[in-house]
Amino acid sequence: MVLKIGVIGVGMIGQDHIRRCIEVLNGCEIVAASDINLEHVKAVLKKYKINGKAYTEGLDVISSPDVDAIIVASSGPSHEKYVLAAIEAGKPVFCEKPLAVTAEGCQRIVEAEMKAGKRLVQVGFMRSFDSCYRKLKEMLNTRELGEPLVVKCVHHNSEVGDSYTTDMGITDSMVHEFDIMRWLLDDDYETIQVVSPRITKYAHTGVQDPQLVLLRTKKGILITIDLFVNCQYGYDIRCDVVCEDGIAYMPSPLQVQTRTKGKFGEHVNTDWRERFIVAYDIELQSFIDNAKNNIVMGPSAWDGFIASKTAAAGMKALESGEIVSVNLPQCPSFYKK
Ligand code: ISE
Repeated sequence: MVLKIGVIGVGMIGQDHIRRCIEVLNGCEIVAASDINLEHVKAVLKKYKINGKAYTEGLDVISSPDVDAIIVASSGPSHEKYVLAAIEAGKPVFCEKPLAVTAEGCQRIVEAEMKAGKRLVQVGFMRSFDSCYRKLKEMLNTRELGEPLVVKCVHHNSEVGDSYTTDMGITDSMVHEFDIMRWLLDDDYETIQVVSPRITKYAHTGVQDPQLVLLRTKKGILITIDLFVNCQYGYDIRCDVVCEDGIAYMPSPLQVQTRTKGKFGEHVNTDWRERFIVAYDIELQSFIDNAKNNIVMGPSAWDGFIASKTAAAGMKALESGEIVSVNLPQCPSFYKK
């Protein structure tokens, strides 16, 4: 069976998923797409030689009888409406982050999915599909290094545009760490604190960059996130885990090393799409393979909700400079893995 996919939103990430479905992945076909600009959807469909339907309203993609499963890649504020409609229609939906722009919106999705009685939502948190994070988790799970005590995360972007705000450091960038650390450590958060160091000369006016976040987990593990989104030198994601009997360093993707003219060198990625390209392929292939068997796995609506609750507490911590309780609810058995 070939999974017939409808894509809502054909901006940068929507187009990237279309390219992936057409050129890289197996077992799927794009049959419909939407965008507020109809001419733009038509142009994208033409570019990829797709003989699918073009709509201006994402709800038409969802209700189309030709469509088996949905990819939501429209702007963040529209996600909740589309995910709820896909649940209502009983169609599997892969939704780019954020699941919804507020924790309350994410909660409404969680409630709708539980009411539907089966998982239909996969959130586009791609890091748990990345081989470097997977190797790190395998190592920690052996307990060869004992229990984890401290995790030091680095999240550096080369540069960001002038639409990037201080809040986005938490809601758009660090939200990946909020998700992946729960997956890596099988733990949840107690408190969050945001500390603001001296600002780089490369930050746009009014933007706090770098930012340092401290999370304390329920098991007492302390996580630091060093976020620096105008670091200039490249896109750099790192994760060191200090354990009772040693330290685990997350491996970096394989790169050719060079020695020339008295210098040692290695390529540093400059873009997050390049760094996580394989992880994006694997997450979407897994959505497709599962949806064909009428199941949905991977990062859940609950994970999207918890990331959003953590980000909301992070925003409070940013404003107040205080240590803020994250106050996470109990995970319903529906979402227990
Ligand atoms: C961007 O939206 C992403 O999702 C990237 O993975 C992240 O590293 C970047 O900081 C965000 O702006």
